[in-house]
Amino acid sequence: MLQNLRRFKFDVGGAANLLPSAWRLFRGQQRQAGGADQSFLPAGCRVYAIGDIHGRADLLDCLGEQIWRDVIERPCETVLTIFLGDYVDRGPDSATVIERLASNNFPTSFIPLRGNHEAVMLQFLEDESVLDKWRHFGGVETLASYNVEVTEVMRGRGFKAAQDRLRHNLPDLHREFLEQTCLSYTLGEYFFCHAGVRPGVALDQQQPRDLLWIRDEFLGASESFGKIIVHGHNAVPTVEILPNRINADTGAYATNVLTAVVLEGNDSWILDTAGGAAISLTNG
Ligand SMILES: [Mn+2]
Repeated sequence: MLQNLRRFKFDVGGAANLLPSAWRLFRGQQRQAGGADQSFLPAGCRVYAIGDIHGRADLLDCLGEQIWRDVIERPCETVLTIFLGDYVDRGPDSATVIERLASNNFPTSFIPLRGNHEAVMLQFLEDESVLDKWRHFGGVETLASYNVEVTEVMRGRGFKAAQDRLRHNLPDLHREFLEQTCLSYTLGEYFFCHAGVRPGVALDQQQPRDLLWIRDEFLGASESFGKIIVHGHNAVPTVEILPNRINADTGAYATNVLTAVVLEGNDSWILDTAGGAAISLTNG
């Protein structure tokens, strides 16, 4: 009897862990894509778009587990995760983040996009002088995560030695992963990229520099870009879901909040690592 009760309790606990109350689930605005029976994504397809991770392997693990539970709780025919780039720098565990992704250690299939931080890391492997700027926006933490001695680097010296060490310590699998990241991905009525797009330029004509780095010209644009741009790169307190773009970068390395914007049909909602109180979406 007691054993049954315990088992029952355990089962309830197990089931409760699979319910949305365990994390923050918020339904965003519904959109209409042209006709009433048109959808922003193909039927039976769900996308988890994950914002900037920046060396927070702990949050990546946490969000991955939430996505795994979400897929069990709400099965969907085709599930795809799109990482919006900036896996490295600033946070403490860049090497672990790259290891997870490079070894496909994630509960869904995924597309890894390139962020400007990966672009700079790849540049540094070819040109040590890049470290003079990279060390000022998170590169030191990435080097340290690959067991590169950074004392001299922090003094603005020893760039060649650091490059040699990173080349030596960076597993081939990691380098291949970084090199294979892509600049953009299109699915249905969504266009995914790291930073954004240049207004007035067709999506298939966008330049790598803009896809990786653009900020104000894109963020300030209110016109349609042809598709809804799903991006990161610009940390905001809460996910922005606007008519022409969706920003999934919630500044994880500093806020502890790593976010996945979930897209299915014409709906969008949010999974994140914050727990606790619900958030409101920014519309308009
Ligand atoms: Mn970025």
